[in-house]
Amino acid sequence: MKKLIGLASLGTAGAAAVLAMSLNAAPAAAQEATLYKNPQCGCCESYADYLRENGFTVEVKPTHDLAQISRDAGIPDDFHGCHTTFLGDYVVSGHVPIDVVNKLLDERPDIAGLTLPGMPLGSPGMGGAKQEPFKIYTVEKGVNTTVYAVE
Ligand SMILES: [Cu+2]
Repeated sequence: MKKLIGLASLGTAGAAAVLAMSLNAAPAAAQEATLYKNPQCGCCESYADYLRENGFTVEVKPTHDLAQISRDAGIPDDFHGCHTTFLGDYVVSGHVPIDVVNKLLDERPDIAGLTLPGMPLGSPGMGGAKQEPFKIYTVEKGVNTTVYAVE
């Protein structure tokens, strides 16, 4: 109710502007990504390009603190991907295929994010031939990971 009163007090033009802004804001927020990687990592750059090809705006931040950043995001040490990306409210670690990223952003589960540990051959940005199905795990602070998707 408060929201409605607030909009009304802005007048019609103001309310229309607020509405237009909020319509634009939702997709834009979901499309922006920040990817942390070790300075030498090349496959991480390829994954950044993969996200860009799929409509994301990606800022790549080289860092020597990747393990700590991943840990702080709630990813257990054995489950770290080779880079860690923040998208909206979520963390996505490693070479997670885009349809799984989009599933996360669509379903908006109450978790911290997802991780595809290591650097599986054939995953987006890695190249090579896929050796086995990719297991993408949930990230939840203080909770054990579970399989979110198998690709
Ligand atoms: Cu990689």
